[in-house]
Amino acid sequence: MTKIAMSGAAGQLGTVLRAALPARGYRLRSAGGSKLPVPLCDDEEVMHGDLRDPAVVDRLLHGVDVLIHMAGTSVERPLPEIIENNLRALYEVYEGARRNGVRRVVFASSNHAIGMYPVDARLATDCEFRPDGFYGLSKMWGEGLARLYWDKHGIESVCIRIGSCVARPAEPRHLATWLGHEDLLHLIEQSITVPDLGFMVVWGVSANTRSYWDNSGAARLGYRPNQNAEGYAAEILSRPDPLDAIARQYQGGGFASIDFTPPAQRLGGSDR
Ligand code: NAI
Ligand code: 15L
Repeated sequence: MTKIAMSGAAGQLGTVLRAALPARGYRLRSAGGSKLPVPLCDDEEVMHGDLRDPAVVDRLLHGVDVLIHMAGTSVERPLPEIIENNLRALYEVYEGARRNGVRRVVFASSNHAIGMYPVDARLATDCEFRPDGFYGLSKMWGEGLARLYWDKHGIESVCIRIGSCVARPAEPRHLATWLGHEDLLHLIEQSITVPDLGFMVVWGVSANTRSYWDNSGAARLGYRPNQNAEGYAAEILSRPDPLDAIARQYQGGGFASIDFTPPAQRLGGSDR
């Protein structure tokens, strides 16, 4: 039976996944950050600690086949915090994967690695990165690290550029970016089980009619999403859009308008 470890288990997505994976027959070791998670069933092993510490990483990864790496700073924060949790801790995780013979890492990347694309662009996974802040930049670095450890050390990675993973889409942007919980589970299960993936990048998005992203590459992963935010469109569009005028222009939404220099205030004052 495949032995799975999951970091960030006490976070939003970790909580959804922990509740489902053991029931689907996986042996799961779940790691919280600062607090020990309470096991959800007899088959779930729990632990906690800071992943910048190699000893914590070794406890997480000992005897593990696949790591689902959900831990990290998950929003825009000052650069030093992002460097610690999303660069330094991720480096320790991949080095730990080498030491412990972990064959695959499922890396929670983010749409914010490309968040400065305008909302009318439709993107494939080989598009250029256009991060919308230091958080998005850290995911770009994470995908690069994943690529390095496949090319140089043979550790497989699936980098999932997650859109907005919430139980129900709640705002107009989610009509494009929503990843429903059922689709999340299906995507993670495919990422665990499909053989010989090497290195790949997929969009973590449901089958949304208004999606910004072309996920045809995910066919190799056997990912067939069933959820579509469109069913919520009428209700969502009857309410005011919470995003400001800048956020509405970019795929990253509100992250794009954080610390944004308006074109008129830029050197030369041009709109590029
Ligand atoms: P979250 O913020 O709820 O959970 C992240 C967890 O990581 C926290 O519980 C925290 O304790 C842990 N953590 C942070 N730094 C750590 C460290 N140095 N050592 C050990 N644990 C540490 O995040 P959420 O929403 O569950 O997201 C999970 C992952 O998916 C994150 O990497 C996030 O960037 C990514 N993601 C999530 C999206 C979403 O819609 N929720 C969208 C795009 C990406
Ligand atoms: C993310 O990367 C964040 O972790 C999550 O909190 C949401 O903001 C999501 O992106 C999104 O873009 O909706």
